[in-house]
Amino acid sequence: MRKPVFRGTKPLALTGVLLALSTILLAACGGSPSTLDPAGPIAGRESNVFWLLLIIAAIIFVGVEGMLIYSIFRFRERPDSPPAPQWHGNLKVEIIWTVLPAILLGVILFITIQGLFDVAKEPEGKTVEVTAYGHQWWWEFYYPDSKITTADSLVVPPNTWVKVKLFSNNVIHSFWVPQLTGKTDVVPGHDNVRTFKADKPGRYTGICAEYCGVQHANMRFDVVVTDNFDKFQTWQREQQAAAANPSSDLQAKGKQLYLDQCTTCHGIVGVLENYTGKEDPTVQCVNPEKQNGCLIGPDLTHFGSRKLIAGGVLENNVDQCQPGGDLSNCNLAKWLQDPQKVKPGNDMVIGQLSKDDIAALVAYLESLK
Ligand code: HEC
Ligand SMILES: [Cu+2]
Repeated sequence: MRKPVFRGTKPLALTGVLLALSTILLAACGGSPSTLDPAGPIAGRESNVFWLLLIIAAIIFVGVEGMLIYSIFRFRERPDSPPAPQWHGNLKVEIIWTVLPAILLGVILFITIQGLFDVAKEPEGKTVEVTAYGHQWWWEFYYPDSKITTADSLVVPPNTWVKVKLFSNNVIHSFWVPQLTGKTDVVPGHDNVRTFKADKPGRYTGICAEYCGVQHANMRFDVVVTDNFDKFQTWQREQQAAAANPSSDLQAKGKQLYLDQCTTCHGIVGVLENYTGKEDPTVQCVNPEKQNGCLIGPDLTHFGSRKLIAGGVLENNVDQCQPGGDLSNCNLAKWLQDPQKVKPGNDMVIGQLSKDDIAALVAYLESLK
């Protein structure tokens, strides 16, 4: 008796399960930053490699599966068919299926290596240098030319090469901006460099792509591409300035609270004594005993101008944080209320702040544009 290829209703059930799974998978694609939507030459080069390989793979897949399906139907056993010819070993076929894949893999290797060299090229012309410092679990950005320290937002000009020196003194992180550049490991003691260029202004999501501890998934950052180079320079000048002075009693109270409770971990230029924010972390932060100017938390000098809080675990929604207003939807207030609840395991361990103290700190920190 002939055995059926499938038995019972299994194929139907299997198809159903596969369909359901693929729906879940595809649903995850909506809205996330995609490598298939490149916004600069490096990411563009990388996605070209992807498409080329996909097309080659698709042609092979359709060819092989087509022949398979054709054979299954064309040469299937029929009630009156004679026994199939019995033979084994065919030199011609074996040579073909050894040589063809070898050539194909050679082509794929060539395309890949060419892509690798292209994305590693030294940039030409004007270049902005930045050091990206991977902390557990947030990114600090230091601009050696203008001596600025900031966090969460990597601000760069459009159509300009950006050379990012990747630094860590803790664990291995990975710097990844899907729409601008592929992943590059951030290894302690081994300073990798990643270059990229953004074609147009905008805000692009950056991600840490190496598991670096419990809050690894909340180690995001923004790449903010300014409208033009002048705007970038204006931004640099603003960031070089010391923190704004309090302009209300509430803000002044917030400043005092900062001085009393937050200075062990956070620097504010012009407020914290001996803190300039100008120190190069790759020099300052390599020796754990000499952490002069190498603070454990983000620089807050211009916190109010940033869009993210603590590695993007929250948005800095300034409009909900107006002084004197209702702070129940203010994310900064949520953070200060209980940072361990918002981002369990992070290094900001503080005592409980009162509602009034939080209101004062929110008023002060959001005023630091
Ligand atoms: C023991 C060290 C420590 C103390 C004390 C501390 N913080 Fe933090 N703070 C951190 C760390 C570390 C982060 C980043 C956490 C992360 O993203 O994983 C942080 C993040 C923040 C952020 C978000 C900054 C950004 O750019 O993402 C704000 C705002 C902040 N702290 C305010 C305060 C205030 C106000 C105080 C004082 C009441 C304070 N912190 C006390 C360590 C500290
Ligand atoms: Cu990380």
